[in-house]
Amino acid sequence: ITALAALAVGVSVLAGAGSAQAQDGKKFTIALIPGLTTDAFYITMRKGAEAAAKAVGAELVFQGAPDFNPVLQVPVLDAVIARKPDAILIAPTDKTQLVQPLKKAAEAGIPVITVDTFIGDGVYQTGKGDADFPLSYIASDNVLGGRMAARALAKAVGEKGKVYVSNVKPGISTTDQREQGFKEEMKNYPNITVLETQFNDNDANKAASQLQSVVARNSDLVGVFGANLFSALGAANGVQQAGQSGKVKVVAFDAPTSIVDNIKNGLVDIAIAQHPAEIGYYGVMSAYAHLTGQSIPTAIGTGFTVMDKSNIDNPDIAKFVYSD
Ligand code: T6T
Repeated sequence: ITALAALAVGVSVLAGAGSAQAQDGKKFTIALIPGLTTDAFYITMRKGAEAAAKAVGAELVFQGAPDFNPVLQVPVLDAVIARKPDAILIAPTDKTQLVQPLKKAAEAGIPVITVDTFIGDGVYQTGKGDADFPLSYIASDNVLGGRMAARALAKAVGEKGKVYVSNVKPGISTTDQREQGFKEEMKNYPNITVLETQFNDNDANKAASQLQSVVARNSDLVGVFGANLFSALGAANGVQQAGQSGKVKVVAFDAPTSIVDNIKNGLVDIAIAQHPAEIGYYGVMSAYAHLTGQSIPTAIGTGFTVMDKSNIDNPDIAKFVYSD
């Protein structure tokens, strides 16, 4: 019995020494609310968040809606607020519609950090407007990403011809900014015409049929920019279904395995991979830093990896392919 007791004490001492949180007995619970649960981008973000949570001895709660839709996300947020986590990380699905619901979290004393997408203008802690209350915004530079997509597409089409943006819907900070950056950059290519944006509601099938309709109206279409995972996947499928492979170039934002397959088979020219695991990791680390009395940056910019046929087999590049 004595030996067993000693063993038990030894185990608890070891566990106590293992992490900072255990020393003062507080295990932080950090909630991560994605734009939607069934998206390789957010699945990969969750992995990075889990890694950080493990490192600091926090518990990560991952709770989200099945579609990218504020009407579905707000009840999830309300349920998370009711659980009183120590901090909330969220990818708000609309710049304005999530402001009031998130304010409820802040008013309940729960620190809010937005990951991937932002509310308001994404500039926080400035005293300006009613959406500056989140502590930090951790994400890709989406305007820059849109510019990178434009340059890649311009090159792929020989700097001339008609192209368009396949996008989700207006009001989402990330995809709005990608389109903005893309259009700004395309002004440097006077022989490229950017046609009207097609909005697909994050439905790849809709994006595919829109591609076919655009080709039907513009037989001289030469390129498309898919501004997120489902837009890009749908656009690529549409190019194939319309028998336009090789003729209509595709630049994809995001890098799930399906897009990588399309790079290998030549349907997609370039994919701009975000670093969602990095977003999740720094999201949790920022929350933890705040909860333990450290100050945190009001914005953290994460990286991109540009993938094409020439580098996709390189392990340093392939490690940024999203987890399904
Ligand atoms: O592109 C990502 C994300 O950055 C965007 O906010 C929404 O769509 C994705 O999740 C990809 O589906």
